[in-house]
Amino acid sequence: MALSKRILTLILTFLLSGSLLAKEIPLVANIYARQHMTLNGKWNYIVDPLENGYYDYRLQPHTKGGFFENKKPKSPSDLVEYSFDASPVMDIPGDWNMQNPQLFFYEGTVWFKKDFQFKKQSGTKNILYFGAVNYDAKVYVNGELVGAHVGGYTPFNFDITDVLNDGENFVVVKVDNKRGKDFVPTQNFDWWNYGGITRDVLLASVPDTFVEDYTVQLKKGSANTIPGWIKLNTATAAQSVTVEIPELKVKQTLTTNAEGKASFELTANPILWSPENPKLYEVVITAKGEVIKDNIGFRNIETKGREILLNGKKIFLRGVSIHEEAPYARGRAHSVEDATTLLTWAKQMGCNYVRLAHYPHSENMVRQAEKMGIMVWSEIPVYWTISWENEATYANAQQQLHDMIRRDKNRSAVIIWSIANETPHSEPRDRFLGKLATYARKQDDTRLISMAMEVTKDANNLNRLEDNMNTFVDVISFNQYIGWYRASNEDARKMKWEVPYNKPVIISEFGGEALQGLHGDKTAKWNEEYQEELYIRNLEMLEKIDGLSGLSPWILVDFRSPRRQLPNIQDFFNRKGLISSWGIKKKAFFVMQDYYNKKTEQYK
Ligand code: GCB
Repeated sequence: MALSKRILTLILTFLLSGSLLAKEIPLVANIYARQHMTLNGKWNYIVDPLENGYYDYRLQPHTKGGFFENKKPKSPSDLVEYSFDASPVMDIPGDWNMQNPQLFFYEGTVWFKKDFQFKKQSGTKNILYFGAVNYDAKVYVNGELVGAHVGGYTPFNFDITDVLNDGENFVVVKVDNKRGKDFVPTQNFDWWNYGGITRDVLLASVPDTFVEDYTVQLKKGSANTIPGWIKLNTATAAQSVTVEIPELKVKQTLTTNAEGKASFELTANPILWSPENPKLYEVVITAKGEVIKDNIGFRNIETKGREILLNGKKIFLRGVSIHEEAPYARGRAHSVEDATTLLTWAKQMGCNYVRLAHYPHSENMVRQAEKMGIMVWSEIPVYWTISWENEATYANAQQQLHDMIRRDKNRSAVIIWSIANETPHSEPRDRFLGKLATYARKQDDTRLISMAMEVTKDANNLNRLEDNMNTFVDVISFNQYIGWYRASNEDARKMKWEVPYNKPVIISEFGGEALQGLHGDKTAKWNEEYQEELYIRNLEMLEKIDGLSGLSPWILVDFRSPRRQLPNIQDFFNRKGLISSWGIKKKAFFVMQDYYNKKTEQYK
């Protein structure tokens, strides 16, 4: 009896653990270019702090009677203690913190439900896609679990063909944003833990055999060879697929191999993508019953000694760090409009580059940056004190890295994959990050790899960078806060820097806080004048670093963080923005603008 109960529990665990569910399928490339309907809009929601809709009164997961059933009483004598239909609605995509004042600080479970009509078609597969759900998602269609996902900033999808009805359907998502020591990010981080379904939800229809993924990028070191591959979702051999770039007048018809994959190498002379001319070409991939169009740029990014070269030319990364916060303090950003506003501000400052901190931002952001001619550093949330020795934590980090690269590998704007931020040195950390860096390079050897490191201070105002990870990265990047957390603005003049590696250097963060509109003495913290002085002194100091190839000051806009508690100044905002949370530029913004204008001239 005891044994059969254990077996039953094992089967149940198996069924409930998302990664083992057959409906979870590899991420479908460029889902927006497939035939789809949107499931964005109003979703009913139920706040469930005790996870009552998931566990029974013995704290065992419900097999029957959970909220995922979306039950409705059939007669007045039926007992059903919840009702999605009678519950309030919120906008999806959107975080719950900004849509219900009672949920501002809430971290826990919220259930969401959406009804939709669907007309089934034979010979097609139906893919339910989520751009991102923070943090832990369990997804049910018509009462059946179709899969689960952890990690708040990467997309995932399920093949829901056999649970869809012809006619009325509903999807229920259990979202849990509780923080955890072994999660990625860990318990402690300096941004708002916005909960919810924070990016687009789509239902796409593709042929039974469809193009699951493809890559089309310029060959490293070449200006006219465009290699790539197209991969079907099944190991279907001898299927004909084509790749075409009409404007370049190149087209190849290929035949898939036994793995359902076809590789190609096109020869063409594209105008190379650059911030000055962000040229994108329409690329058309055709397979049986499918035409997929993408806009792709071609460029080369590499390093030589202490220089970064874009298309063979030395560049300076005139950057700024950005959190995925909607302008004007509207919560988690997700739309093209949000991306355009943020990136326009960066451009006004003179940027040709942004550091998208500290997790993969929405696809809208990356695609918009690409259109606007802005290079991108893209990062996974391996931040501060990760559980370095926990294998599940590593697997989670690697999965997020995998999914970030898989989604954006055809985006020429992305030039750097970052694997971590400000991680404390130790042997387990080196092993963890070493493995991650090696994995990143195996996934994509055309881009640069980096991570935001920290400096070690030495006697006599010497700041020395020492990090065992130096051999794994292409670019040495580090955060430093002279004038804010350490030393005074005046002290910046005395600082000496030593980066003993023959690689380009990026200062991935520097800065200090100021409340926009607060004016006064330049030696008093929180004034705009203090922040302005900090930027002046820091720029003078950083200019002296050998191999300095870019900057991404912290940060473009003030952002919400529960760590920032000073009343009347911070009020739960990190005020290091060069622009206030209400969209007004601070004095330091113009210091950066002047500096970048000079850099533009210098690197013409
Ligand atoms: C850092 C972190 C960043 C913080 C920032 C700060 O070094 O990388 O996430 O928000 O400092 O303001 O302290």
